[in-house]
Amino acid sequence: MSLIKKYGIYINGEWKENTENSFYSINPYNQEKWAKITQASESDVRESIKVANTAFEQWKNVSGRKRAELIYNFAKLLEENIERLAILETTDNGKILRETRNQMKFAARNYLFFAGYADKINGNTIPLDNNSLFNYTKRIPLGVVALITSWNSPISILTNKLAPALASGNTVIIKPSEYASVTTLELVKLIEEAGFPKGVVNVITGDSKVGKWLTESKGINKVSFTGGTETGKIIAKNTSNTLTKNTLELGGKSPNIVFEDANINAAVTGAVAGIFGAAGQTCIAGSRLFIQKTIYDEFLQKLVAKASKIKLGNPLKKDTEMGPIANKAQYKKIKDSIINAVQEGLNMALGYKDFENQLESLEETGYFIPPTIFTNVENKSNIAQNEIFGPVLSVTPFNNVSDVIEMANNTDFGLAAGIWTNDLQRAHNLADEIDAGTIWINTYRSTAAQAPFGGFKNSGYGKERGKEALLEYTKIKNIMVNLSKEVRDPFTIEN
Ligand code: TXE
Repeated sequence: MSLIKKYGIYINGEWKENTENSFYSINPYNQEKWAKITQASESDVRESIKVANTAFEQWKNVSGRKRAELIYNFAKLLEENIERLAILETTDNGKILRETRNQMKFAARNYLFFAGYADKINGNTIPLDNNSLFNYTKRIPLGVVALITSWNSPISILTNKLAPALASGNTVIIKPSEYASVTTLELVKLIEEAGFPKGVVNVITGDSKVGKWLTESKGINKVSFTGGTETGKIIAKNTSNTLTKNTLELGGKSPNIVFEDANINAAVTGAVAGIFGAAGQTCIAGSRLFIQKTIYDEFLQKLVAKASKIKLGNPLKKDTEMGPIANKAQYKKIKDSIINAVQEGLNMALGYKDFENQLESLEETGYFIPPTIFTNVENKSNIAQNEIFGPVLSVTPFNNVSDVIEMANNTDFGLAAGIWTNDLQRAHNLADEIDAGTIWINTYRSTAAQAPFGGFKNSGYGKERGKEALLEYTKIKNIMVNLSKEVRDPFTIEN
């Protein structure tokens, strides 16, 4: 009997497997095919849109209190399944278990946060010039929302979208990445167990074609997407015909800036965690490290010493600090970026120069790339400008504040930035000057359910998490009532 797990698509509370048209999920640690996923067809996509629209007609009338209860039930089930889901996610994308476990905990926390909002979504009463006109607004759900996610943090990314979408009364169609679909499919089993009505949450799996069919269709009121910048731009184009709203959470090339007065040990830890956590496969990776010249050599020495001790290995093992790259395509992309940087003559302080030979010496079989550090990198170089989405850091010295602001902002991206200093004025002034959606001061990669997240420029638009996320999944209706019995000319402006 095959040990490979098999998954169908999930529409209207029914599982539909297609054994003819399916693909495998590969464990990036041992390259084993470990799960078989259904490739949805165009008619499956159409069916999911029809079902989600039908379900919305009932779901939109369900009270906020009831929605809150269902999301709460689900959050509790998720809490009970943290370990199981974390192991599945680590098997699917190679991220170390400690991190996937934390992400599951954080996801459960986020569902609880939005459960608390589900019965507190209100409009306003707005006083007008004319007292006999009563004006109020209602904040109502959008309808059917398509949630398209990537492979690097499937549940965490999905939660940023699904929790506010459900709290505010939308129905959803989820399209996870073809590289890591399993945890999303397991998650909907918990959605069902929590008691959500059929058709409120649907999942269709498959490659980019499925995403394309979904985003080009009528009957979708919003697309919320996390993935590469180029795909984000295609989605913006493909949804323009139907004027569908988008939230786009895209790539980054975030600066992490260390001043001479910073707590050096804390900043070294922040710099290492910022780029080598999740093997650098996070949109918020602090991939450009700027160090003030006066401490450059000392800092670099400590940084390289710490990064060189990172233990690569089986992501399911307790003492592993960095797992393999999540999939072959990404592995190749990172490897090529490193080889190109070496060929361009960049100075490598840590990493593989002779990639192929040194890779063979690794005991592990997975798609491993060790922590890689390039020093004295010019900010305009390819390695500092292009998102690599891997454990590759470029380090650049700077002289003063204006110097570093210029370089930090000189990028197409605007997702996040880190500032390490003990000078309060400088920290706040710099936070104002840097053009990015998230600024961390004396910390990096910290997240909270309450804090809005989302980028500027080529990092996308729209906010996830926090109260602001609810605004993304609702629309405002204005209602004006004449309270007077008198016949009035609507065009009269009264002072
Ligand atoms: O992402 P894609 P990929 C970056 C990273 C990486 C690059 C490509 O640099 O190397 O993107 O990664 C679906 N219409 N990030 O190929 O292609 C696709 O099926 C609708 C940054 O994995 O953007 C998947 O479900 N959907 C990032 C999802 O979009 C489409 C996270 C993401 O796939 C589609 C991951 C289309 N035309 C990668 N084409 C971040 N911001 O964190 C693809 N998809």
